[in-house]
Amino acid sequence: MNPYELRKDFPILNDETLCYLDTAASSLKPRQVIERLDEYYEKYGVNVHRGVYNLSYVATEMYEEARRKVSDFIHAKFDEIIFTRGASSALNLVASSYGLNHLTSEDEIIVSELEHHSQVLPWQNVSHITKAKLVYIPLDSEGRITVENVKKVLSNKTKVVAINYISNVMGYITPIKEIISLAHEVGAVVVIDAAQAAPHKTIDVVDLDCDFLAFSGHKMCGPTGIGVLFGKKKLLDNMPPIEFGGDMNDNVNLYDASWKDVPYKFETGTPPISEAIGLGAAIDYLLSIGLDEIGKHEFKLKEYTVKKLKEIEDIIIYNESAETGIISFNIEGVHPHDAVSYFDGDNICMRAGHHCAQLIIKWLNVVATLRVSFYLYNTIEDCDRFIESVRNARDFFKSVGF
Ligand code: C6P
Repeated sequence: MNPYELRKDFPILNDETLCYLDTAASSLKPRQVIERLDEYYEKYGVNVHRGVYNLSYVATEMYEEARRKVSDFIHAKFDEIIFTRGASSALNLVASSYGLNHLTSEDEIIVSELEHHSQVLPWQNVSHITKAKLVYIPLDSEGRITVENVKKVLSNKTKVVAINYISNVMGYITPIKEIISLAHEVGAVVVIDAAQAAPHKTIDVVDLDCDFLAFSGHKMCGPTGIGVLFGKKKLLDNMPPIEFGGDMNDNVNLYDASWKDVPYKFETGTPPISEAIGLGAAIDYLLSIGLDEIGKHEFKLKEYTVKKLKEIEDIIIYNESAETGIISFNIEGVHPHDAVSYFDGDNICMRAGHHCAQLIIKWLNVVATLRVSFYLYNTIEDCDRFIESVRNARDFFKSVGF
């Protein structure tokens, strides 16, 4: 994998002064994806599943071809892939459809403090409505979800385990395969938030045996406005739609209606057509490089950067042992938003705040963190520029008495 060659695929990186370290929020987009979007709009940009004319057939074929690419990408079946607006809507769909219709006050839902809000808040809502109890996995001393700690909270009451594959704040890889197997022993279904995993790591839903898995297109070189929910067919078949309208229905009568089969009963209205096609292009692009190669590259950059950061005074790193390309840290005594504005002055883009995961920020007992997240287009030179900027920021803020 040659990041210097790959950078040429990203028009935004024509600005050589740009140092983009915020892929966990959204990745940059390569020309190959942008061109596939242009092609849709320029050559066959019409609706799908509706028109009885050639252009609409072409659009439908391309849209469904994208579903095929996504299903192959995670080793699912074609009709187990539902297109959504993003990981958040995919996770909400599971909670609203499966959760609200299968859980009662006798049941328990297991989550963790390491979750993004889009995995924890939908289940809080299910808990409020159904009175099912929300149970938190105790995190270990580093803030990880461990198999041992999951065992402590799993019981015959557990009906849902909703956890992340990779944390967007700590970058830890959760041992989901073992957890899924344990959850199945007590009859629970497992919902995996793979928003930070799908862009960086091969996912095989058959091997994992997960029941539901969600991710977003825009974090993996694809367009915004498109996400994926994978669900096992037998579960999806028994879940009601949560949105009603055009194209999801079969027969409509005055007082009732019937629904199409999955996945279509969950895809109401005109779907995100160009976005799905663009996601297909993103998958082609990532597979042509190799996901595991990408993951290894990011990890190397993270290891290099952590080593250098540790040489700077007043730097606190919260996730030194992460197996991925995410670093969460602070400069002692400096508010992360002040620091990130300083970095912006050097044209370095990164995120500061609670990263839509307030529970882990509270667990860390800080107000916010700075976060660096690497991807296939980042280089050692990016790391060096960033480290230099951190050193200067630290010296500047100390000199003005922070
Ligand atoms: N995290 C971040 O900066 P959406 O916004 O629907 O595409 O993805 C939501 C989501 C779900 N789970 C995890 C683990 C995530 O990291 C995210 C998005 C971004 O960390 C934006 S808050």
